[in-house]
Amino acid sequence: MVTKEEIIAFEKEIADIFATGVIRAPVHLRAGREDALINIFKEHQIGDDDYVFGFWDSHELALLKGVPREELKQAIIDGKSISLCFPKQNVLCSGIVGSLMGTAAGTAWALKNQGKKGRAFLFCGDMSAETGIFHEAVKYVYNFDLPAIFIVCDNGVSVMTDTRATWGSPEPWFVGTKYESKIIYFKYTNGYPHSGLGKLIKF
Ligand SMILES: Cc1ncc(C[n+]2csc(CCOP(=O)(O)OP(=O)(O)O)c2C)c(N)n1
Repeated sequence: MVTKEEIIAFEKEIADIFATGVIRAPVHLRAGREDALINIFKEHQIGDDDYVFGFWDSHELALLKGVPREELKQAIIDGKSISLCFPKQNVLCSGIVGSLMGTAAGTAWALKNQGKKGRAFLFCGDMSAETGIFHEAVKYVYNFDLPAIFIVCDNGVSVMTDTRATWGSPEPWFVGTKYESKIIYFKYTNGYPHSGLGKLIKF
């Protein structure tokens, strides 16, 4: 499996490439959650049969799921950073908040009812976890005991908006509910801005 150092170096390399202006599309870099993600992949033994769903910030997920480094790098350079899809490795991502949560639940439904190996792992942010569709998807996989886990990576903000202040609650909605059995939750501080490098890049 890819190491923490390799993940950090990859994001740094993408940051440097992005700064040159050759990537004519958004790039969302992340730092500070490498240990948490590696632990989740290790503890749950996320492997070839499993599906990983992510959003605009999925470089680390693709690397951890086994997408070759150079293939991933080329996809990002080609402008696909916010919607990385690698069917061979079962990595499917979207730049749309709330999308793919139903897809993850449906994938888990199909895996279970077709008697196939594999599970669905969906990684999202703290604000995404407050959406109605997140609640519906988690409720569905909980009620039907589907092989899906939703991982909430909490950096405290939605772009620059304080998630907890927005919802008037010090904790995510699911804390203390039965749905926690289908959710993994951790906090981190992102070492990069939400998107890009925090400065204007000229093409
Ligand atoms: C439907 C939709 N609305 C708005 C956006 C713009 N947008 C992109 S990321 C994001 C913030 C989401 O916050 P969170 O889920 O906490 O993600 P993170 O901070 O981890 O990136 C927003 C509003 C979008 N991509 N899709």
